[in-house]
Amino acid sequence: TLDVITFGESMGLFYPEGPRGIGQGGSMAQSFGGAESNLAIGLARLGCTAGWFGRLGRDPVGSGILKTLRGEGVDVSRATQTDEAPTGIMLRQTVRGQSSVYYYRKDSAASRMTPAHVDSEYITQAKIVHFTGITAALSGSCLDTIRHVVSLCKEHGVRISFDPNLRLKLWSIEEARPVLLELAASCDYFLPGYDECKLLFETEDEGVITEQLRKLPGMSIIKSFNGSNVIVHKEHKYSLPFEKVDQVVDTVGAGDGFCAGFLAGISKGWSPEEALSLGGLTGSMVIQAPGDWEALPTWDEVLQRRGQAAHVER
Ligand code: KDG
Repeated sequence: TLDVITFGESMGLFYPEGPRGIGQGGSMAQSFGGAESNLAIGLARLGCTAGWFGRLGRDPVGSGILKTLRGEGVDVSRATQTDEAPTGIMLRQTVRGQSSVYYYRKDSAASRMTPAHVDSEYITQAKIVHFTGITAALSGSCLDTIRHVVSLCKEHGVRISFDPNLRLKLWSIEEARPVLLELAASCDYFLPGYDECKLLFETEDEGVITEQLRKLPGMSIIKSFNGSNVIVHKEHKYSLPFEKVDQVVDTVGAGDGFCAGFLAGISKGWSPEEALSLGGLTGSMVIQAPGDWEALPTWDEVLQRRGQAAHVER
């Protein structure tokens, strides 16, 4: 059995190496991104067993992604490469402190995933299955795939974790809202950011948002609820202030890092409150260095940060 299985789209990521923006000459650095594979790497580094699957093109970008995931200890035995379409790409630039992403992922290999690409025996042996709203936005067949996975998990008693990861470059809030609310109502762990809650529930009112979250059957774990991370489950509400961070370098991937820490805690059998504290710590560590997943901490680094292990410099 695996602790967590996740699936979705991973893409090649290219960004200017120096201060110049895209299209202004100079060289690009390469990496990759994808909310679900970021999470799988985070879990593996924390000592959990994690699987990621999705469709990639049979191209060097796709092969490079698989190779890195394998090296990180993520099980990619159900990931596939296809000649049908290429691996998606994204470009990112940070100009005057503001970062922007440009997607080249329409009709990508990942967007052509269908329920037939899901190995049900594989899925149902996991403790937790995690997916995001990004996959729901990619195509009708990707959304069908999520719904298929949800029914498999329900049938076999596998816990479901869902991060809405609203990406307004992929769909409008009007298109996204009913789908994300449907998925929020079908999961055990709903992991939105507070800003996403405002858009989903069409209100800035904290009391109304909390009321809406209380109505959900599962537990909500909200990132960045006015300076804290918060759990809302029926009448229970628990909030934990953010970890102190010396310097924020790059906030991309913080949400995935948070989810990785939270789900790692849950997989280790901790209480949701303890898992929340690990999520807060891992999320805060991601933003102190560049990259979507590169700064995700290992379990040893977590212990060092908590003062439970010594750092030997040399
Ligand atoms: O959560 C970070 C992700 O946004 C990034 O790695 C890429 O999945 C991604 C996306 O669709 O933007």
